[in-house]
Amino acid sequence: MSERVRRAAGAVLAAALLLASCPPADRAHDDPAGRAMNGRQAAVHRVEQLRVKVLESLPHDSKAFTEGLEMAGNTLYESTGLSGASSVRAGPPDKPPTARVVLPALLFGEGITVPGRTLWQLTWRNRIAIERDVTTLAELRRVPYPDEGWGMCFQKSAHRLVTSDGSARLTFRDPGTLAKTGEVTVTEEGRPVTELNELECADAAVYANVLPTDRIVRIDPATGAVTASIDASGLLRDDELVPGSTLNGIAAVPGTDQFLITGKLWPRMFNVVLVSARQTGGRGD
Ligand SMILES: [Ca+2]
Repeated sequence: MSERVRRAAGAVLAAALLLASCPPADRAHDDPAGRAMNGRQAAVHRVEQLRVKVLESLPHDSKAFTEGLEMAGNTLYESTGLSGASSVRAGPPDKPPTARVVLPALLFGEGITVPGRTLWQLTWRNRIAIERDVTTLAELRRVPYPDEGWGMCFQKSAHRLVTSDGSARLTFRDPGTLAKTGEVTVTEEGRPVTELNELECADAAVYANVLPTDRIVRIDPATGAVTASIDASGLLRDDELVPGSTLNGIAAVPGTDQFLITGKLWPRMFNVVLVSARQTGGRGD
């Protein structure tokens, strides 16, 4: 084989590998218009590198094994996990909760979201989801949920729930029944991003904590492509970390560009904005 032929064959192979690494268009099942093809383009787009800039440090229950965090209006909702220690709480973000419900000991609480006048709470492997009164948090009904429950958020513009299950998959669901309506595989520069955990729907994007790291990714749910990687490391001091401490909780503050961020067994929660990773100086640095 001549050098020219060898190089040409290598170029063809590289192109084939690039195509093979791209998410198939049919992964975005809810996107029949063909926008999923953008995933092929997005897969090779530069991923924006961001970090968190702390505006304020807030108290957080250091015993809360945080699995869900979301704001609706001025109320912060939080779900905690572990069998025998699971709960859901609600109240002002800077004060102790004004409502709190403890789950039966066998249930392991997971992601929550407030799509309207009720709150959905997932369980990890109990195969049910619980609908609750948004004010009292009292249980209204249970529905079957055969998948592992991890994170959840409500994408208002598409009127659908987005859920994670620890894999690289985001599942879209009917907000009234939790029935599956579609799914997309999350990729970063063409590679799947697994262990997607707590979620947040904000504007047209979905943010996901990546277990067990201090990283949050911003996802285009139309294609699954990661559009930004957010470094949230270094928020706690070393003496505040305990075994099991893990970043897991992101809640957009309505009407602002701010987010509340906390984690499992974290003694603090942080009000942050996202800035370029290259930006230095300013409050909170
Ligand atoms: Ca959230």
